[in-house]
Amino acid sequence: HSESARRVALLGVPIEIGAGLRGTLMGPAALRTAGIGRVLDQLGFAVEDHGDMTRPALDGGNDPVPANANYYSEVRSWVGAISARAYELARSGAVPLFMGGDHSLSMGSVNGVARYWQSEGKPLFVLWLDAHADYNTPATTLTANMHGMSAAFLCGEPGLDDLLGDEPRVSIPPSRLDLFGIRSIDPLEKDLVRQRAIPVVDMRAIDEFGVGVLIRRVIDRVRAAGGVLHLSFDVDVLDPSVAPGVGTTVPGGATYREAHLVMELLHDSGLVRSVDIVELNPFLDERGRTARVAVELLGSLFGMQITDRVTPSNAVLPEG
Ligand code: 5AB
Ligand code: MN
Ligand code: MN
Ligand code: MN
Repeated sequence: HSESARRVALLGVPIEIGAGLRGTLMGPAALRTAGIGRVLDQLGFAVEDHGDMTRPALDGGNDPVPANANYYSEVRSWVGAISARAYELARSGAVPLFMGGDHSLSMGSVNGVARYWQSEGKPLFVLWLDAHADYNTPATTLTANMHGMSAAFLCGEPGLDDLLGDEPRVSIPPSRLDLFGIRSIDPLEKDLVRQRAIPVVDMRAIDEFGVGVLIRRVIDRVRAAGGVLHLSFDVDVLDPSVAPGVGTTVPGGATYREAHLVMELLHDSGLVRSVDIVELNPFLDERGRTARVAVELLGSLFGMQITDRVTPSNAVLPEG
């Protein structure tokens, strides 16, 4: 690892209006309580906590707002600000870790880091770990919730054109997006994903071939292109029995070990330069379980080894 790769920049993005249920605004606090800073620190990283972004003021514009995009103006005020912060953090040389917040935040975080890597002349690939494709547009959505539109927006699909305000828009070619862990796509959304020929690894493929083979395929493609990788980790990719604290659970998700293996292989690749952790809803969680699992998985992403687990019954207690 280079010197700069040993620095991680935490940024809380407490946005919740992109989702249908309230509560993801508590995500950054829950991740801190579950020890995200401590875990990264113990792995030897210099951790800079940039705190939480504050809810930006609505810019009060009278521009027409697209139909079928709930809270468009509110999301718009966040996304431009997030993109600007993401660009600066990527430019600082640290690995930015965007702690959500609902998945609409990625429209800003990925755009900002993409803008930085474009200026460096490196192709940016995006790995979207999610139960959902998030490839809706206002023309295909059944819910109008904008957290289901982020991947489509990032690939340049039309319909939310003014979402970044003054921030330059940097689109990701659909061939550089990998949807992974998928098991719920809406009918018109599925048509669009097929038309754009987006690589999709669904849960059936994971059952059949295993996450190891399939994630290596993603990694090899990034490496062959001389690229870098952004990981957008939607906690609902995990099976609800492992991660109940999300608003959009779908049965049949990744197991505990499948998810850790993905993270371990991504760590070994050395290609991940920025990360979103999104959709954790502490209001729906059970005694912090989901927050703890999320932090543990981020630990594996940053180098925690499976062989370094403790056996609780053998833990040595201090005397007295
Ligand atoms: B998430 C759904 N496709 O568009 C929609 O959690 C769900 O960021 C989107 O992946 C889920 O509302 C968005 C039904
Ligand atoms: Mn999802
Ligand atoms: Mn998502
Ligand atoms: Mn969700």
